[in-house]
This record gives sequence, C-alpha cells and structure tokens, in this order.
Amino acid sequence: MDEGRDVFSFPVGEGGSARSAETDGARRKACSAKPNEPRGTGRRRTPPLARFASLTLPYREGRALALPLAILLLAPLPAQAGEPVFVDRAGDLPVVHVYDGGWEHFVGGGVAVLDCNGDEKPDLYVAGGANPAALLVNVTEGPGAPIRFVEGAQDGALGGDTGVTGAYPLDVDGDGVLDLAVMRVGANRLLKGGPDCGFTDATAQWGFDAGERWSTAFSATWEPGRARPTLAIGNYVDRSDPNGPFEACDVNELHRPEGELYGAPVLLEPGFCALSILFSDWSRNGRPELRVSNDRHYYVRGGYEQMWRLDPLEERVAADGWPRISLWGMGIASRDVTGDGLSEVMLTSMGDQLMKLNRGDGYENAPYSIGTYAQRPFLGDDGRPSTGWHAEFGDVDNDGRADLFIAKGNVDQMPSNAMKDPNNLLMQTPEGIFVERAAEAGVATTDRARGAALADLDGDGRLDLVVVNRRAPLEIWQNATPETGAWLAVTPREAGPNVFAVGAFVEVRTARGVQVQEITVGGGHVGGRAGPLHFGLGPAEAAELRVIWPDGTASEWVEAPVARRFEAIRDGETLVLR
Ligand SMILES: [Ca+2]
Ligand SMILES: [Ca+2]
Ligand SMILES: [Ca+2]
Ligand SMILES: [Ca+2]
Repeated sequence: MDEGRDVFSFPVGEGGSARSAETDGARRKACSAKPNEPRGTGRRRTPPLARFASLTLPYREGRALALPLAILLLAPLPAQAGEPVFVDRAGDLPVVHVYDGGWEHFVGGGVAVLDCNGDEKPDLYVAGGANPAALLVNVTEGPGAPIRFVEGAQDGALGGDTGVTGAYPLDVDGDGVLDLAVMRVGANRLLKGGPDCGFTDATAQWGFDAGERWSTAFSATWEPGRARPTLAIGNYVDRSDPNGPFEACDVNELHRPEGELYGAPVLLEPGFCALSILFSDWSRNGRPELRVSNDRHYYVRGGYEQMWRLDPLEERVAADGWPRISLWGMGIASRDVTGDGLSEVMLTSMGDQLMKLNRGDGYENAPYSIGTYAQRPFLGDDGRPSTGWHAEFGDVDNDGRADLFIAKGNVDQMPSNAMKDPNNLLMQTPEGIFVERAAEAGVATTDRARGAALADLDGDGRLDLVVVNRRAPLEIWQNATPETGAWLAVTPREAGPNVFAVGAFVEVRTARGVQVQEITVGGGHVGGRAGPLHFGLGPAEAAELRVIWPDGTASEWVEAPVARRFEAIRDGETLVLR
C-alpha cells in the first residue's frame, strides 16, 4: 500500500448528493450497490418520524407528553440566557501538537482525558499518528484562570510513542489509579498509571495480547464476578490482505480476564471496519451490550451496524430488534436526551449525522427536525456533505439540557465531501431541539478535526473543549459562557475491582426532573474521558442524587452539593459524599 495513495477518494457516484444515513429497507438496498453505481436520486429523503406532526416523548413515571413539534418549529426559538462563548487557549500550549501520517492515520486522532497526578485537574494524552503522542499536564491556576498545560515527562512507557490512533482511560487493575489503553497501528498497549503522571507498560504483565492489527476503537465493561474489565478492541482494514483495502475489514477482539490476567482474545467475526465501539446497558436490563459502528467506505457491501450480547456471546439479529442499517460510522455518543432514562445514541457518518432514539427494545431515527443531522457545512460556500468524527454530549451552558459537539473534517482530500467543514456545537433548547451555535461560540474551526473532548479543564463548572486535528494543531477552548446555570460534578466510587463504577447510572434530581448519565468507557472517535460526570442544573438551588451501581443496587437519594466537584462513595445503601 502506497502511503500517499488516497484510497478514500474512490468514485462514489453520489453526484454531489448528501450521503444520507440508511433508514429503511428501500435505502438499505443501496448498500449492496457497487461502489461506482449511483446511489439514490440526490434528493433528501425525510426520515420517517418527521412525517408526523408531533413527537411523543416518553417521560418518567409512565407519563407521555405529546409535543407539537411542527408548531414549535414555526415559532421563533426562545431567547437563551448565556449564549455559549469559548476563548482560544491553543496559543498557550507548550507545544504545537499535530495528528499526522499517511493512509493509516487518515482515521484516528483521539484524546484521552484523565487526571493522572491526582490534583483534580484533567490532563490530556493526545494521539499523534506518525508524530509522537503527547502527554499534556494541566497546570491551570484555578477556576476561571487561563487554561495552561506543560509537557509531561516523555520517558518510561510513554516514550514519545508513534503509531498511536487514540487512547482511553480506565482502571484496569483496580488499584484506584487510572490506566491507559492505547490503540495503535500495530501492537496496542496497556499502560499502568502511577504517581505524577508516570506510566509503565503493563501489556505483558497483565497477559494482554497486543496484536498487530490496525486498531481504531476500544471499549470496556466489567462482567459479573470478574477481577478485571472485559476489553473490546475494534479494528479497521486488514493491512495484510493482498486484495484490500476494500472489502478487507479485520476482525474485532474481546479480551476476557482469567483471574487477574487476560486470556487469548475471542475474535468477534465478522468485522466491518469498526471506527467506534461502546459497551452500554442501553436497554437498562443489567446486561451491557457492545455496539460496533462500522465504516461502509471499506466494507463496501454486506456490512452493517452491529450489537453484540455478551452472555452468550452473539450478535443481535433482525428477529430480536436489530434491523441492519449501514452508514459511514465514525463515532458514537450516548446520552438520554428524551428524559425517559434510556440513552439515545449519536452516530457520526458522512453526510447525515444520525441520532437514534432509544425505545428500550430497539431504536428509531430521530426526526429530522431535531436538528442534529448536520449533514453539510453550516458556514461558507462548500455545499458538499460533511464528514463527522468524534461526537460528545455535554451541558455547555449548564441549563440542565445536554448539548452536542461534533468534530468534522475531510478524510484527507476526498473530493466528494466538504473541505472546509466546520465543527458543530449544537445547543439543546427547552423543546429538545438542537440549534447550531459553533460560529457564535467561536469554535467553528474548519481544519480536519478528528478526536475531541468536553471536560472542565479549569474547574469552574463550565465544560471546556479539546479538538484534535489531522495535519493541523491541537485546539484548546475555554468555556467563558456568561450566566450559566448551576452544576455539579460527581465521581462515583466503590470497593474494587471496578473502583470507578463503570456501568453505573447516576441520577440527579431537581425540581425540574431527573437527569441520568451512564458511566461508560468507549465510544467517541478513538478517545474518551474518565473523571467526574458533569451535570448542568439550570436554575436549581438544590439537587439530590443517587447511584444505580453496576450490580443493580440503587443507593438512597442523598442531598448533593451544588457548584462543587465531589466523590460519591458507596456505603451500604447510602452514599458518602466528599
Ligand atoms: Ca492533573
Ligand atoms: Ca490502575
Ligand atoms: Ca445545555
Ligand atoms: Ca471550565
């Protein structure tokens, strides 16, 4: 494979039309078209739900609210207190960090956010592709002070590692210190976290089969009774396939612990060129499943979005609520948006970015009017379809409603898609509609964005933003939104081995209702975040919270401090907050 060859620019026969996500049988048929056959007429199909005048949003306590969406959309959007504003802090970085490299780094470019020195300031481990990965240690003076980083030590296991596509923080060995799972083109690594952001390579010590594949996705869950998390690795194209790269997707891997070590990986077959995977208890039945989002660009035909059950290990099929859909899957975000406690998913792709509403036993496409499809650049005169990568929900203005960031950018020089493709900051309105505010907020940059993260880097209660770009410098944005609402940031902890309670659901209750977030490891685009769950609380002056632990036990509701970051430690049926 020539590194310089733009294998992403094969003729797609779109005629400039939007590459809409698949929604029904008629459109699924297009999946089986040869790559150079025209797909569709170039006209947007209305997603099925948008044909209806109202969207029924399930609410807590079994109440249903019929929302006259069409009427709401005709009315002017209500004034939002505190429009989002971000301040550019990239110029203060100690290094100019760029994700770069040939074909194998057209994808990837993730960032892991974790506090690696215990000072409660989130630090960054940023993939570099052909460039060395960077460890950036947060030295911001305090809440509201300009966000500052220094370079972390590049000795030891970090060692200026190249070939890194991304990384995820998690505590593999249950010692209460976050470790790193590093995804690479070639052997992956498990790095054990130590004091002062020191990491040691524990790949062999933990018996982990590092492989030699092109890894682009990761997720982890704790299966009952196990001493270590079960790790899943998503792999992209099989570089050793002489008939590749098209229709040459590699298999994915499930690494189950045997005692305190990992056994040989179980291969998840078929693989369809995964670019994001996520363990989530999406149906809230206590049994997390593995969602795999796959890139149709390389599987070309026959592939689809996958969902694996763990026990027994098997794929969901159409007969149990899993119709086959195909998209150019790049990233997964997960959050309950409708208020029923079930997490929606946001799947990034080329053209339409697809939000799927969770109905408990399956999903349906969100109506087009929800505002998250973001299929073309909203700025400039390039009308070609967008390319979406990392997606993340976070309440940027703390009004109590999750907003959505999507990193956008051309694969490299793909002529079918926009070259100047601004990132999206989609702010959720009280009606549950998302409206574009990236330009107003100052974050609508048009470099080839890949990974990203929303995290409160200065501890002021407002989520800041990190964006990793291919062939352009890392961006740091400090949230300076005025008049934001109340907030809290909570880190649940319990006795090991699953110290950080991955798989727990945290509920926060105010006068306005209950919000829920699941603690997950995975998703995004080759990057994730560990640390407090951030809840915006709007006008609330008081809040209660409870934790539904991974074993299904629900704690009592306890009064939660507002405007504070704290731990919620499991103590029998209650919580100790500190
Ligand atoms: Ca730190
Ligand atoms: Ca650890
Ligand atoms: Ca919000
Ligand atoms: Ca902040």
